Amino acid sequence: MPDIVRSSTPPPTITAFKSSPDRGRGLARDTRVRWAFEEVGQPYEVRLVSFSEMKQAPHLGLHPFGQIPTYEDGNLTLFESGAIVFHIAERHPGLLPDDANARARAITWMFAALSTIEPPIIDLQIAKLMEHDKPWAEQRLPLVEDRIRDRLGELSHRLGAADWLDGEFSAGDLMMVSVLLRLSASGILQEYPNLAAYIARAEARPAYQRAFDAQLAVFTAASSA
Ligand code: GTB
Repeated sequence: MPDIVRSSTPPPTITAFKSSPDRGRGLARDTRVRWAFEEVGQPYEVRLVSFSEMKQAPHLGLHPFGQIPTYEDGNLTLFESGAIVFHIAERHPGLLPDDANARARAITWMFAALSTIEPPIIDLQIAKLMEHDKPWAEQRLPLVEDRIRDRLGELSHRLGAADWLDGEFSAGDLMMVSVLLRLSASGILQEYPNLAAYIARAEARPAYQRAFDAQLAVFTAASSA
């Protein structure tokens, strides 16, 4: 019997906040990458970086904008959570369908999450966190919220009574739910019961739970140190 040859290739390494401002609520963008790894059953390592480390070499050599997450695997370095999740989904089965057209549609939902749904959600967070003391803040906030409602109404209509956006759970759902979760504290999601149920369904996935617990453990360890 030949010996079993085990690969000595180290797993990919991602970066995450050493001290996440969301206090372990899973809203920073490393969570979606952790979730992708968990869905496809691949190990990964995490290097924690402080805010000041993110703005210095060598991190700037990995990420031109000095942010997290990054991804390193051998001589490949990536940044942008969408690109990283797509890379993981392309290389391992579990997040993209085999059928070429279904795969293209799942990728379309990833783009929709990042370029159509996420921008107004980020606008809301900027309005609440960074613009609340501006003289025009009170007038702007409802406009920003209504732009989100427009998109959520359309998304809710498309999802209807389905479990996932296009057949089986895919990287498109992973990204869409990751983006929608940033609205959790706003109360807006409750206006769309099928979207709230969609998010709850995704959060109940064991892979999501593992990813959430892993990022929470960073916060818990830091606050008990
Ligand atoms: N488009 C990039 C991607 O998708 O990867 C955006 C990356 C990004 O915004 N990274 C943030 C970052 O590094 C962390 S996730 N910020 C530090 C900086 O820019 O200096 C964004 C985030 C941060 C905090 C919360 N929170 O506290 O709730 C939620 C989301």
